[in-house]
Amino acid sequence: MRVSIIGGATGSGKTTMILDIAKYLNLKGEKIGVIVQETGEVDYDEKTLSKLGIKTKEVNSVCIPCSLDTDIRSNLLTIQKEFDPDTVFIETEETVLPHKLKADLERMALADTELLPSVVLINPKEFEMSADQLIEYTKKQIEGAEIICINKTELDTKEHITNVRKLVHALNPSAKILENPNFRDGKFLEMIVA
Ligand SMILES: Nc1nc2c(ncn2[C@@H]2O[C@H](COP(=O)(O)OP(=O)(O)OP(=O)(O)O)[C@@H](O)[C@H]2O)c(=O)[nH]1
Ligand SMILES: [Mg+2]
Repeated sequence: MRVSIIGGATGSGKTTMILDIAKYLNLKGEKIGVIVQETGEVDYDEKTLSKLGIKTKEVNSVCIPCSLDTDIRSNLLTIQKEFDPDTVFIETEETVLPHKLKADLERMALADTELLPSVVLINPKEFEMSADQLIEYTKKQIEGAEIICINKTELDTKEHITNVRKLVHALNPSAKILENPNFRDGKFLEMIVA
C-alpha cells in the first residue's frame, strides 16, 4: 500500500488534487483510500467515491499532533485491513507538517506500506512574498516538503508565479517544484505520486 501525504493551506486545492489523482489511478485499476483530517470546501462525497472504488475515513481530532499521528496510524491499519487499497491519500489539516507526519509514520514501520514523497500545495495568490512574512508553519511546511506544487496558476500572473517559485526554491533548494498546469494530465498527476 502506497501512502501519499498532501498538505498545505486551507483552500490551496488539496481535495481537488487528490480527487483528480484518485480518479486517474482508479481508471488504471487502482483501489484508492483517503484519510482526511478536516473537511473543506470540496468534499469527498461518499456516494461518488464509493462508485470510484474510493473509501473515505474521517479523522475526528484535529491539531493535536501526537494523538493525531496515532489516529492516522489506526485509520491506516483499518483501511488496509478492510479495504486493502493500492494507494491511500492523507489530506492534512493546514497547520500539520506533512514531512513530519511522514517521518512519524516511517518510525511506526507499518507492514507492507510505502510512504511516497510528502507534498505541499501552495495557492500563489495567498502567498506572502517575503520569507519573514510567512506564517511559521507555512515556512516549515515548505522547508521540509519533498514536492511543492504551486497550484491555481491560471488565476495568477506569470511574473508573480516566477517570484513565488524563486522564494520557494530559496527556502527549500532540494524540493521538486511543480507548477500546476491548466489541465492536469496523467503525466503531471504521476509526478505527485512519483
Ligand atoms: N482555479 C482553480 N481553482 C481550484 C484549483 N484547485 C482547487 N480549486 C478551487 O479552490 C477551492 C478550494 O479547493 P479544495 O480542493 O477544497 O482545497 P483544500 O485545500 O482541500 O481546502 P481545505 O480542505 O478547506 O483545506 C475550490 O473552490 C476548488 O474548486 C485549481 O487548480 N485552479
Ligand atoms: Mg480539502
